[in-house]
Amino acid sequence: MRQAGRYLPEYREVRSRVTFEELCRSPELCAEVTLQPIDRFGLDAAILFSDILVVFDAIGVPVAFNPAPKVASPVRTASEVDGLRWGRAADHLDYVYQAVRACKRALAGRVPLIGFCGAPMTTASYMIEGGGSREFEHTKAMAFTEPALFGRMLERITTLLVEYLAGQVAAGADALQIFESWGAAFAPDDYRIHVLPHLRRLVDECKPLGVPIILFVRGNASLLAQAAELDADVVGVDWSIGMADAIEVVGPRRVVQGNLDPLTLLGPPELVTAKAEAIVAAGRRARAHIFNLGHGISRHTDPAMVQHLVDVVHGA
Ligand code: 1CP
Repeated sequence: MRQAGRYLPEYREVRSRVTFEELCRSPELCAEVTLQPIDRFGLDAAILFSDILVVFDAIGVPVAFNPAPKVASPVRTASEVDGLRWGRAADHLDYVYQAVRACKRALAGRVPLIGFCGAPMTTASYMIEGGGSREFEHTKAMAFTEPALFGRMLERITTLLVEYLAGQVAAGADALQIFESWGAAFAPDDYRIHVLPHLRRLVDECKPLGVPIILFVRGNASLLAQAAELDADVVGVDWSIGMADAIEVVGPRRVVQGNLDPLTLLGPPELVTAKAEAIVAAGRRARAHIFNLGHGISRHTDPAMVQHLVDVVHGA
């Protein structure tokens, strides 16, 4: 959940010298910022420094980060979809695989490394909308008016993502996390029809890679239930549902990950302690629980509060 991110002064120092794009394309710098939160806080796993949108590079869709992502030429019509560079696209992402290797070398076995990608719809939405969105109207218009085209686009993205995650595992990633950050854009029935089949294929085709798969879905309880139908090893839970309720939804035989509201870290330490301990207590009802934030960390977070949180969780 943005372990490196803009709240760390040592990350901002690196970013003052290079752009975000340069950082993502420099394996040694990726390794440096991937390890920053590990060195500072003693976290139990590292997540590769990259972004879910670097895959656009592979298919020839330029994206700028300022820092919010912007796609100047959105992809919405059949000719725009079919005109992208789909064949062996994941081969163009060698710089990410190099970054995975550099991270593994630098970690030297200290903690596992999590590779990641966006889920098919979350990834596609940035291409279709031209950047982030509130309403996802172009994405939904495409799904509702041209379901075959929308399906073809998600199918091709899914194929790319499978190859991409396989490349990360071949380079040394110990686990994979799939981010469905914007699933709640769709009503539950529409999600099941237009989106879930692709996410299912992504999970199923990544299972043979032999590493644990964490599926993070942000949205609502209905989406969480759909995510739990899939064969991911871990269901990531966002902060909008209580952990006890989330475990009711996904069942006690599931491993869960989550789910402190990241903005809790802007409150006093006693509040962070109480909230974290409550989540750890609730998580004991699951088969296993990986403590994490329930979404990305805010840039206004005091690193000392993150250290406090890590200490509370380790002591619980
Ligand atoms: O340096 C900067 O100013 C850029 C800020 C930034 C960072 C630190 C962006 C742009 N991406 C990242 C890194 C990142 N993104 C990681 C690396 C690991 C880490 O630092 O912990 C990961 C795992 C992501 C994943 C990501 N990117 C998601 C999925 C998770 C989530 O937050 O829901 C999404 C949706 C993105 C798109 C994206 N990239 C950057 C921003 C600001 C955004 C979000 C834009 C939006 O809200 O639509």
